[in-house]
Amino acid sequence: MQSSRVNLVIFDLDGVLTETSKFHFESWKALAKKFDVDLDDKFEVHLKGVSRQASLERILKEYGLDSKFSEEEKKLLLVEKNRHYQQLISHMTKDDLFNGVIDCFTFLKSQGVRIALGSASKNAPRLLKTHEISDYFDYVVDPRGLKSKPSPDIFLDAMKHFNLNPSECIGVEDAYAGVSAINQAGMTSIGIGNKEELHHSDYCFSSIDSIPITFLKTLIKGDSS
Ligand code: B16
Ligand code: MG
Repeated sequence: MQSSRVNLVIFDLDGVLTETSKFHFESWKALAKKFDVDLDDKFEVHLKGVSRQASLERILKEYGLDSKFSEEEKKLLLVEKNRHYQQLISHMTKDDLFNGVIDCFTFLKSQGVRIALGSASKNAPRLLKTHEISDYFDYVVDPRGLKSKPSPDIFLDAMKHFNLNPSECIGVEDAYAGVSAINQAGMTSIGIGNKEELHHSDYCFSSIDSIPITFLKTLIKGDSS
């Protein structure tokens, strides 16, 4: 089968470009403590890539608290979680960018490949600025109004912006839900993290830094396989 040349790579942010995932979970843990829940570390995997509101719903459901809070109270909980999260990321700088990110972006640019951000996070534009990488992005998906991962909407939004087909796009994700979203969009998925956790990704690497440039080059050219 001949695959298309890749014209767009859509990156997730949290856990792919920088280590903000731990801050999301830390602020969920702190919030849960307020209603006497000790959020199990194993639950983090169910929150990665999932929107703020959907994450709260998952936590409340898991601990049998879904009927405990009114919609108004839930809104306040979301504000509180975000305030804490923003405090935790307020000291982040370009030094917090994962190794290999700039090299990877530079290589993609040299090949004429566009770069988009497909993050579920409303804090993403702020993090792009503090990490000094905004200029690398040809497009940043606005997740507001789009369905949360594992729905493919975020990835499809980027693809449609450039008027491309799924076979011309690659998605890069650290979350189970995120890889599912890329697969549902019909794009090639690169998982970043644990192969057992991200067993449904087309390719999996432990970090951006460990993706060989030769591998990327072959994938972009769309060689026959
Ligand atoms: P915010 P990603 C996701 O970002 C995080 O993985 C997830 O934990 C978080 O709940 C979600 O963003 C929403 O973030 O509260 O900042 O809008 O992994 O898709 O880059
Ligand atoms: Mg992520």
